[in-house]
Amino acid sequence: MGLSQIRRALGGLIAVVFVAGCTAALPTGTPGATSSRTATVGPATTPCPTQQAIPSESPPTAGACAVLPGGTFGPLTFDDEFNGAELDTSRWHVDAAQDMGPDQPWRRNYKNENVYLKDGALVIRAAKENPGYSTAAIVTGKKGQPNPFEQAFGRYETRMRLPTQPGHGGAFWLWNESETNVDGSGRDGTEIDIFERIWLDDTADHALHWDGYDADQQSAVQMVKGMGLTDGGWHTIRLDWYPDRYVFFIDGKETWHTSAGGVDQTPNFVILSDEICNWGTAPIDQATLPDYTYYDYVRVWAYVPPQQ
Ligand SMILES: [Ca+2]
Repeated sequence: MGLSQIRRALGGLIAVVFVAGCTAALPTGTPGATSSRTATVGPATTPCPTQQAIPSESPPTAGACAVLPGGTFGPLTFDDEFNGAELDTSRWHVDAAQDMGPDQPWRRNYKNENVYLKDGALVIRAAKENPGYSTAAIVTGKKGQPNPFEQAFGRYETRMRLPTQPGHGGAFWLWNESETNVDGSGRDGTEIDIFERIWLDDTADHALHWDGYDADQQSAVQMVKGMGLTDGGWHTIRLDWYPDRYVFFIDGKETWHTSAGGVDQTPNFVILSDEICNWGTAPIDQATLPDYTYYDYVRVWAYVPPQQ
């Protein structure tokens, strides 16, 4: 599908809903990689161009313009290692969501029983229903619910193992209701898709969406290839969100930097989900299910402005 269709499909992601609950088999492999809990960004070396709506088909240039001005990250403001027996529902909100229907690019049908912890990781299962299919999502906040975690700017990191079957994929993203404010800018709210992978080849995307999901919607999308995502192993996904730019990383290599939309200035919730869609490698009715997305941890650090 073309990028415009992808953007429309991604736009459907929004009507946020959340989920949780239960049991299934985790493939072999032990999550638990560690990473630094604080990080420092050095002084400017190379000014980087702003990138708007870039449908790049080329592999990213790892490391280019990775060092920019603008402060540090730390301390840790949110950390779930998923090492317990059950998901901590005092920190994550889960919902059984709507079914968007088989004619929609995103066929969202979240069910609580598709979320559980096993072997130190969060598991989100894609399951066959009778009829249809289901997946799940969890979020650190939702209007009207207690103990939300939301933050503007900062470093956001997870470590994922990716599905092996077509028609669905894992996503690590940030959002809140202000995304739908239509004013020609993403500064008052942007859906920040840190990482999505619907394909089975070595392809993923980063995406930004703002000004709602109808005619006024604007988006910027970076397709990423050649990062070794088909190896069946764990991959570290990271966003460094500064007040004036977003910088995306896969396994420590910069895959995109952009100021598209003007850069969101509002706090967002963190969402982990597995999404069913019909524009990836193949539709989900060609998948052998159940299939799984795994999240080893989620860590968030505060943004600290530079000293004056
Ligand atoms: Ca706006």
